[in-house]
Amino acid sequence: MGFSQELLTKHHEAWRRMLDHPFLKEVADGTIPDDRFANWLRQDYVFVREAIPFVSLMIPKAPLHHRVALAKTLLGFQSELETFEMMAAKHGVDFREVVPAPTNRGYVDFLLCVAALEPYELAFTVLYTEEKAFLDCWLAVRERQRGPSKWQAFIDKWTSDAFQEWVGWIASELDILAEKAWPELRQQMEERFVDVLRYEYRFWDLAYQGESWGLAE
Ligand code: MP5
Repeated sequence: MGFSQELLTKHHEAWRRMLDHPFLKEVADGTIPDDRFANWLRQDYVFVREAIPFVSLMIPKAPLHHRVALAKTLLGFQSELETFEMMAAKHGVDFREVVPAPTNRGYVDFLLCVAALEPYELAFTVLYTEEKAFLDCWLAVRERQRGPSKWQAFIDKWTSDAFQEWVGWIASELDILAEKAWPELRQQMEERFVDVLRYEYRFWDLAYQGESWGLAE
């Protein structure tokens, strides 16, 4: 079993808990209130925007054969932002003045710290985990769906064949990196996996519950 699968097997209960988040269930059965979905849309737009410097910081540390693949994802982020903009315009969501919620702020700062300060193997584990989490979460939505959703563009984006292929590539490259890693580094890779899993769970929660700094903003 490769390292990517080993992580999922070892932490399958927490992973399952993430997939069972009520936010995802409400998206799947079409009962999600618009303002609740808008919370997610507004915050995730900021997240994707900040994913650009995260991946950019990884490129100088990356093995040569990863560099072009990572650079291509930067273009992918651009098209993702356009999907957010198109969906926001279509459904009347305004995200011009979004203050990143505490969880989002913590998450994007964490991404940037790992990419800037830690070994490439750890940043790549973070990339794997956040992409795999998204793939599995939106696949869980698609599996539970009984009819088309008004938010279908997002479901389709993160369950597409192209996205599945991309996550498959990251998983196999992570397996190779982990095979070459010494035990302490592998341990840290697992810790980063758990960090991301926690943030991913909290991110659905921030959309579901609403989250603010508690100050007039
Ligand atoms: C992703 C995302 C997927 N958009 N938002 C969160 C909170 N986690 C993961 O990343 P990408 O870069 O949009 O595929």
